[in-house]
Amino acid sequence: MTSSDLRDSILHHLKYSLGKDAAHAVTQDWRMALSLAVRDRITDPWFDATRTAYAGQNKRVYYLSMEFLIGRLLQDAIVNLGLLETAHEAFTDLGLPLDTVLSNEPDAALGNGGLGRLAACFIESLSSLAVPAMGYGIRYEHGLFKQSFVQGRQIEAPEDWLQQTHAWEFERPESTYHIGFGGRVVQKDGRSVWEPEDGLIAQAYDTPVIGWKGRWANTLRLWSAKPTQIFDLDRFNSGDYIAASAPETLARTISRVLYPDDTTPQGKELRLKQEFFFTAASLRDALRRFESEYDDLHLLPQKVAFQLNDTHPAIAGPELVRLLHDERGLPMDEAIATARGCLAYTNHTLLPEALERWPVELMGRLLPRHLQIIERIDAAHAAEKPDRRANALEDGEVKMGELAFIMGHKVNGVSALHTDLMKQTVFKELHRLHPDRIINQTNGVTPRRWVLGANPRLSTLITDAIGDGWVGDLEQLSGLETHLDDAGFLDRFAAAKRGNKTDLVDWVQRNQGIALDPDAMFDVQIKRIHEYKRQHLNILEAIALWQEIRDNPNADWTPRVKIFGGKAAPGYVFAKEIIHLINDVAAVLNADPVTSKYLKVVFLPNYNVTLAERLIPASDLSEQISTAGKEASGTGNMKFALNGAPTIGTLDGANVEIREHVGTDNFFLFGMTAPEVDARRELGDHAAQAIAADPRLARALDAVRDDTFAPGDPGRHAGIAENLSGHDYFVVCSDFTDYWRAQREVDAAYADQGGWMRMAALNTARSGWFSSDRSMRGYLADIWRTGPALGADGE
Ligand code: 26V
Repeated sequence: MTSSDLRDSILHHLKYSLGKDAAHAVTQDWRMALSLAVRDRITDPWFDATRTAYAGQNKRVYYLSMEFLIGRLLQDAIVNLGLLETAHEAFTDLGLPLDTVLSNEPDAALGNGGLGRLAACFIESLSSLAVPAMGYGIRYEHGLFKQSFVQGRQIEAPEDWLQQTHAWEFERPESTYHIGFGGRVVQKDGRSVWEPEDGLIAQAYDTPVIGWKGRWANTLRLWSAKPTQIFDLDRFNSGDYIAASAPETLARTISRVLYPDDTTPQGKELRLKQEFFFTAASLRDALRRFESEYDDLHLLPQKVAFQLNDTHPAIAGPELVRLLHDERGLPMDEAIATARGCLAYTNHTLLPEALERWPVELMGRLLPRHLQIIERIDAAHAAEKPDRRANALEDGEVKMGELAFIMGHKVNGVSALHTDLMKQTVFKELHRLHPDRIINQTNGVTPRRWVLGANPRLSTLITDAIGDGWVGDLEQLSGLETHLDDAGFLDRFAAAKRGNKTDLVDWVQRNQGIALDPDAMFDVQIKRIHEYKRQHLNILEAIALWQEIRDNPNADWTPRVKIFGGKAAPGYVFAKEIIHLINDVAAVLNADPVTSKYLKVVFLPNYNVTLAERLIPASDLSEQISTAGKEASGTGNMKFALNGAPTIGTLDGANVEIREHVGTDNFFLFGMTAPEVDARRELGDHAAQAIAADPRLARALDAVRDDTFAPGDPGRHAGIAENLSGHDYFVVCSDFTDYWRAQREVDAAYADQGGWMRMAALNTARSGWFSSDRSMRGYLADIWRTGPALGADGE
């Protein structure tokens, strides 16, 4: 496709699809016209992929996820189709910068964080690998809330991505399923039949996901809830207009909004309804497709794989058993075994408060038949493994992790350390009973979005050095190592980083009115705000450094900008206090005439995928400082390493594997290991001991406690100070001293720019293993037992 072909297609859509004259088109019109022109190029590979999968009778992978944090899609599609240059030229002709058009697209925030973004990377990789697959999720009307700061405090506002027309989805009014809730179970001809009392309609919306080089496209199918009945005509006619539309409002509530708390499932009825809603619709859709091709249900595990992204779709176990046994007549034991053959479960957190449990009362009221089946599943499991009891039902609750474990043929962790800890902690008993079930699949990220799309300067440099094969085969980045002794290469690497940093400096100046020095080290921590991720450790170090610079302003300080981004769950009070503290510290430090040339703190509001794409390529240092044992994997850590930002981090999650790959000299390690953390906590007064041993820490905590950062409002940050000097569950104080030491090593390393650039480039060269293509190959080999439908040559 030439740029004039693309331009013609854009103008065609502008006129005939959007009804706009070029003379009057606004940016949104151009964005829509370009999206439709690009979508046209996806449609054929998409249809071809479907036909190929049917013709080859390939096994299909269904990725069930409550969240798909897809972000913007236009640039990604253009990049994967190899049309970036063409699109630039087309818009040069049209007299509008392509970037203006691309940044008009809303960021689809249909997820909270790591788990949702991982699902999005995996779907893209499955398309790039030409694996017949489908993502199933919920078409939330409102994604994750928008964050702003008022006097340093987080304020939430509803997100409204569908306000602007959505270019990518195809509505499927014919793909609908009736989803029931409540009611009772009756016996008919010796069979249990669920007779739900309420119901609603799940309607499909399809978004094609195009893979690298446009060879293959899979579908992301998101379900939207619709009422079975638009409105109650009798009530309307009798004048009760609000009651007349009650059924519609109630039904639509199910897909109205993404739950924004990824730490503590609150046992909310609506949440369980959302889970059942999308899981039941997805299973029935997949079964319908299977039954259009095969008539023997025993073939199901050979032809269908369902991957449960955490326990959110774990009701798939009992629901599939119900579909196979109650509705299709397979004997119960066979139904359970067949379901297990199809199902596998990925665990994403070990934090006890984040593990889903539902009161039996609620489960029985909403899903009475499923509760009975869960009892049968437990009984069958106990019969099979009579020596010990490890049940889904316990103390009046349904434990979704246990249910997913028992109903999955494989259970995986998301990093080597996390998988080991799963075996030792939450699933200890079940692991003893099923020693082959738990396996590891370390996370990965898609290089198309996170390097090629987000970092064109670095990408051009890499391609100039080693050719363009790395995009589809990221381990080829190792070929960069031979270029590291070439001073010219490292200079170009430094220039790419510097260009990204100046772009960010301009953006921060325009959007926040803060001036940053592009020669300062950009030290970045971006992720959800959680105590275990320890943003408060980072800000404590900033406070201590500020105090030290003030003591000694003429020393040779390495200039730094500490950049934060991330949202706190609206109900997570302590996380919100951390945000407030960081903003208050930023205000004081940035206004300090003595220290601000060496140290600034910036908290960028409304962190999302788009902001990550802007920040990561411009970063020098990646902060991955969680309490060891708490971060299941992390995926941001991989994006930073790939983009040439060395890590300062603990031995937690995938940091461990990143350090092994990039080399211990190219990673700033600090802190206790997971077993050391547990032992330290046993001390009881560990925080007091750490504070007594480190005057720097004591002084920084004093500043948090008094009104240094809250002039006229002493006590504003006392909660954090009390927590840290008392209970300090996440052992911030006990890791502080070693964190400080590692940060000073970072300072010294950064001061030697030649050495630093070499270390940064080594991080890029040695991070190829962290591609989500590699993750997906692992799942294909060890869990789904299938592979690509096309050979490397596209046949
Ligand atoms: C839990 C809940 C609880 C109910 C309300 C909504 C909600 C939404 C999400 C979650 C799951 C949180 C778990 C999670 O996101 N884990 C992250 O998964 C990443 C991908 O594997 C991993 O890199 C991160 O380390 C891990 O924290």
